[in-house]
Amino acid sequence: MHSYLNQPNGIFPSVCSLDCPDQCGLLIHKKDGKIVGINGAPQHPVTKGSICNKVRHMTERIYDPKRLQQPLKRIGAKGEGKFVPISWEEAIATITFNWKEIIDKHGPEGILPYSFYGNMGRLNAEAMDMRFFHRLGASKLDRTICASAGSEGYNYTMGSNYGVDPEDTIHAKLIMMWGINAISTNMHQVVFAEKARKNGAFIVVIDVHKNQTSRWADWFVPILPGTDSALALGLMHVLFAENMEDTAFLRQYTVGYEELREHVIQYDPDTVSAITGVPVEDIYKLARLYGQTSPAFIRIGNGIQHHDNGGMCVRTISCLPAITGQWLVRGGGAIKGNSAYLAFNKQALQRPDLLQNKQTRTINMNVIGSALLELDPPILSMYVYNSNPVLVAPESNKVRQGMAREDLFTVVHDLFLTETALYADLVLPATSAFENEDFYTSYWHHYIQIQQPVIEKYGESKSNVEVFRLLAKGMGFEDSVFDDSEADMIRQALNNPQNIYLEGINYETLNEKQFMKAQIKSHFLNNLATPSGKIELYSKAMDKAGYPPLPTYTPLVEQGDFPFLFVPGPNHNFLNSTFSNNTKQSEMEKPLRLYMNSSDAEAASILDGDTVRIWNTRGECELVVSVGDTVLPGVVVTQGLWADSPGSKQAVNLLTPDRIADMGGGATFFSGRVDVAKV
Ligand SMILES: Nc1nc2c(c(=O)[nH]1)N[C@H]1C(S)=C(S)[C@@H](COP(=O)(O)OP(=O)(O)OC[C@H]3O[C@@H](n4cnc5c(=O)[nH]c(N)nc54)[C@H](O)[C@@H]3O)O[C@H]1N2
Ligand SMILES: Nc1nc2c(c(=O)[nH]1)N[C@H]1C(S)=C(S)[C@@H](COP(=O)(O)OP(=O)(O)OC[C@H]3O[C@@H](n4cnc5c(=O)[nH]c(N)nc54)[C@H](O)[C@@H]3O)O[C@H]1N2
Ligand code: SF4
Ligand SMILES: [Mo]
Repeated sequence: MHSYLNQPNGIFPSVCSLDCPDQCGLLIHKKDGKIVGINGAPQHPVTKGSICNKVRHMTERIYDPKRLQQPLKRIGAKGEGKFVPISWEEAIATITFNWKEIIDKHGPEGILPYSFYGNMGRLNAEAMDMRFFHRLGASKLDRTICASAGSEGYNYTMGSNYGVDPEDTIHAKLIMMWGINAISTNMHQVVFAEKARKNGAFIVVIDVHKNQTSRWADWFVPILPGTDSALALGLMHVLFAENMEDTAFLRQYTVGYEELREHVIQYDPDTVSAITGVPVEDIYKLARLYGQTSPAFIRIGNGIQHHDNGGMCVRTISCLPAITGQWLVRGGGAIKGNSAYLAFNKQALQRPDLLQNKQTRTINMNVIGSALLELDPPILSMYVYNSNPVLVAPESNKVRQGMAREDLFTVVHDLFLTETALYADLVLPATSAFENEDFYTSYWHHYIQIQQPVIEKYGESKSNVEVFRLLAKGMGFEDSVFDDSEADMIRQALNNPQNIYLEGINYETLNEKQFMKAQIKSHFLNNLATPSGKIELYSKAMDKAGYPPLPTYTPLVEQGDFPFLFVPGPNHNFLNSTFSNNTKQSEMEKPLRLYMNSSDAEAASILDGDTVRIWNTRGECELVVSVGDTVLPGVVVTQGLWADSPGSKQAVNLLTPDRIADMGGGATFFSGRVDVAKV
């Protein structure tokens, strides 16, 4: 490893570790051994020197006085927040003592890891931890909270996570941002779109909220939540009815296009308009724009995936570029996710073989509340890292209740005493990514990057990799995989003969170059991973799995008679709940608002600026209302995962359903219903 630790002053390359598609290359400015500034790496072909505000102010988070420096042991009630410092030796000994006892009496499935992508570094996200929990035989976590419904849907159509190169989208003449708040969540896609716009591209945003991305569009198409597959089917109806399809492409690269053409006759613009709230003439206009503009690019966001029908919705939208042959046009096509280009050797990194064919149960992270409260045999210990389930998981009253169980032994490893950590028996201090060696593979652009430690570890904090090495020792695991260094693991991961695009990328070249682009030797269409090897407009696999084999609109689940659909998405200055506890970023962010249509507000005698109660059977929140035309009637929207603070009830996941989406075990954050009244 070459590290920058011995150079107290200077400017050093790094990578943004946050769960963000842009995965920026960074330059870290160091003075007297401390970070004094962070900006974008000018030489990174996607970052090009520009990064978001939240990471420009990351220094405040790294040195936030609230940051944890030592392991802590709980001395008060769960949730109360009373802790005393202990040594790492005591912490590791306490954990392994408890786990050995659980394993002896109940078996290893009593232990559940709970993690997500608080750190996207491949080693600190899912490597040594996976080896450890495989070896332990713990219950497995199905990590479904983000994009899994859409990924499964996309893969039914396209086989795997291949889309187009975002750098090519500067050539597009039509850009559709579909269910993505890109100005906040994918800023460099906006930079590329701006470049395309200078060359005449027209930008359409399809969203349930007139947010800053919608306002930036040339044309904003408001739509009712959960109805996008109907809109996509309506577009297909017009494309076929007006002969705008690319028959040659359909014949060569797809299966089932004749079936699809027949099938979409039922989705005429009148029918679709009644479902989606999009006017008939706009459906024709959008279809003709899409059918007659080339290159036409669709950026498929996460907004449409967090619904009961999210999988089918993405499956449906991802059929559109095939109908017009746009996958072969440079700058056209679509991006849902691009992780397949940089697929590394997951087996080598995570070592599922250490399970030795033991069958362990799998628990969907979206139902963690019910799992903690109801599973039999019960979860007896939870180890949380890279995640803050009390704020980010749905039905948080259940999550809190579950975590308050006296017989649950909980360990939380984080940089801060998060809302989740308040329920822990032991809290372990985590390093920031700038203190570690790691490598990164974006799920949007095509660059793989390496990160070397820039600053010393903060206090007594340790990285996820280090903690799992210690836990392995403490458990008495003698397998040599637990002695691997970070460099060893990166070498193992990069050795992936299955992925031709990684050829020539190894630890040495990566260290020398800092970032390298996937070596795209042939178009992904030549190598599709669907059962037929073609784009599957008709999918036998879906039929077999009990889904309609052709793209289909299914309505959201109706639950109770609450009048409003509630869409609580992320905000601009936080990353999920990260930064919600940092002064700088919370000050940059607008206070949390509930956006409501004027007609709904008037009917309920609610005025702009009123404080309202928002409730359903799961819980309640209180927010200030913003009345206007930014949402359609019947829809209310908020942005940001804030913690409750004294006197405010604003943790929005108190209201969200833990129902599971149609595919991939996905989350349904945006398919819940609520009532709203003035307090
Ligand atoms: N600043 C910032 N950036 C982030 C994050 C963050 O929290 N803050 N989070 C990161 C993560 S983990 C992710 S997964 C991504 C998420 O980022 P995006 O992919 O942008 O997804 P969301 O912001 O969840 O939703 C996108 C848009 O979908 C809209 N929407 C909701 N339901 C529907 C619907 O049914 N139809 C349509 N057409 N639109 C709908 C919402 O109003 C929202 O504007 O961003 C990443 N980047
Ligand atoms: N209502 C609603 N809920 C949502 C969403 C939504 O749009 N609406 N979005 C969902 C989505 S898409 C996602 S991806 C999830 C995200 O949910 P999470 O992945 O839980 O995201 P964060 O809230 O950012 O929490 C990450 C935590 O990891 C910690 N961390 C960072 N680096 C490290 C490290 O190196 N080691 C350790 N041990 N800890 C570290 C951070 O300090 C932070 O507390 O939230 C979901 N929840
Ligand atoms: S959060 Fe996203 S946009 Fe901001 S620096 Fe990180 S990767 Fe870049
Ligand atoms: Mo996410």
